[in-house]
Amino acid sequence: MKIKIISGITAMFLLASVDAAAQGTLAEATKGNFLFGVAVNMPQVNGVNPSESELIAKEFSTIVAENCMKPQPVHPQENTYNWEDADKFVAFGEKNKQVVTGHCLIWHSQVGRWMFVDENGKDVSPEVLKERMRQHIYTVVGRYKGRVKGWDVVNEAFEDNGTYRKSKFYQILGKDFIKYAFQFAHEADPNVELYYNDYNVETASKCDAIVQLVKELKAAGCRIDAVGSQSHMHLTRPTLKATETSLKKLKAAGVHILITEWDISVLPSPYHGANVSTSFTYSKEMDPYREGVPASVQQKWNKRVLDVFELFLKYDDVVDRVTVWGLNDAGTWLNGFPIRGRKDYPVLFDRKNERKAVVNDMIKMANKYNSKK
Ligand code: 9MR
Repeated sequence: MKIKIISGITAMFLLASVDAAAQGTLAEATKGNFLFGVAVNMPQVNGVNPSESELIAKEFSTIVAENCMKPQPVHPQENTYNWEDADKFVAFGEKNKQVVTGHCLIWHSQVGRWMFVDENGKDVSPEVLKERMRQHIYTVVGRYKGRVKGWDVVNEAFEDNGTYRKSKFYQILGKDFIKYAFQFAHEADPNVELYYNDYNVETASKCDAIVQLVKELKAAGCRIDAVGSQSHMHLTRPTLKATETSLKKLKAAGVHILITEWDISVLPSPYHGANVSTSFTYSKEMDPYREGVPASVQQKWNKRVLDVFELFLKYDDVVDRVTVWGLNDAGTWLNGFPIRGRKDYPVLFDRKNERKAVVNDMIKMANKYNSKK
């Protein structure tokens, strides 16, 4: 009898470990569906916490730089380029045999003011801005030619209501700044994929504006491979229906789709979007999970992750990549946005770098989905 019990427990233990081993990683489970990636910061590239760098190498098939390839860090002054971090980042991806994405060439945020003004601080002419854009894009895309699979060429050019954001690029060049950016990127590396990237793509007015942009770019003979839907989400917003509608619309527009910055905030929020200049005052009520997420809320988050992930799988004929915006809850940008100093839990690894339970369910879901194909 005793032997029977022990062998029963042993069998259970064995089964559990076989189950865990059979699970593998999300990148492996979704290999036939899309690339599965993560946004990486410089401490991770530099191996400050080696276990984080190892996790990134092991669990993901593609990486994107959270900050180091943006215009300001790479090109802080007209004649100054800082390559150190971006070079290290690209080499890190290559060492790990990961697909590397470039983020981002033209964005209203994290860009040096020098780009838009002359020596007297006055706005430059359209010709000068266009030439500065060309220089920037040729130099950055040219440097990583053949090493980066694709670039977020233009980031966040629209407001949620579908009008053009009145950025300096737009003010000086009108909407054609987008077309120029795509043309220059293609000239700099004819083989590199080119993406338009934005948040709240699930908002109908914004999605329609992006679809219109895709049509206009194509009509102008520009290469555009995919639209990046950042997918910064909350527990209930955007709805699954709105998310699916946006995927359908983009698919119908004849572009591929990348889920570029996926996270699901567990916290209450006065704002739904990723406009980095938005901020609200801290209050304890808006930061309710300092000691951990209650089981009931965790369940909601898990279900939400699985529901959204199921949609990504359903559209895997056009979704080429799913990238999570940050490795772990400790490092997520959402701890500081849109309210500083909160404790959020929006990504797939916790503050101890443990894989969250939902990841195994995602892997099972992908395996089941693929076994039916
Ligand atoms: O996650 C990034 C954060 O570390 C930076 O401080 C911030 C600065 O603008 O940019 C964050 O990344 C943004 C991305 O580049 C574009 N979409 C919204 C992301 C979250 O703000």
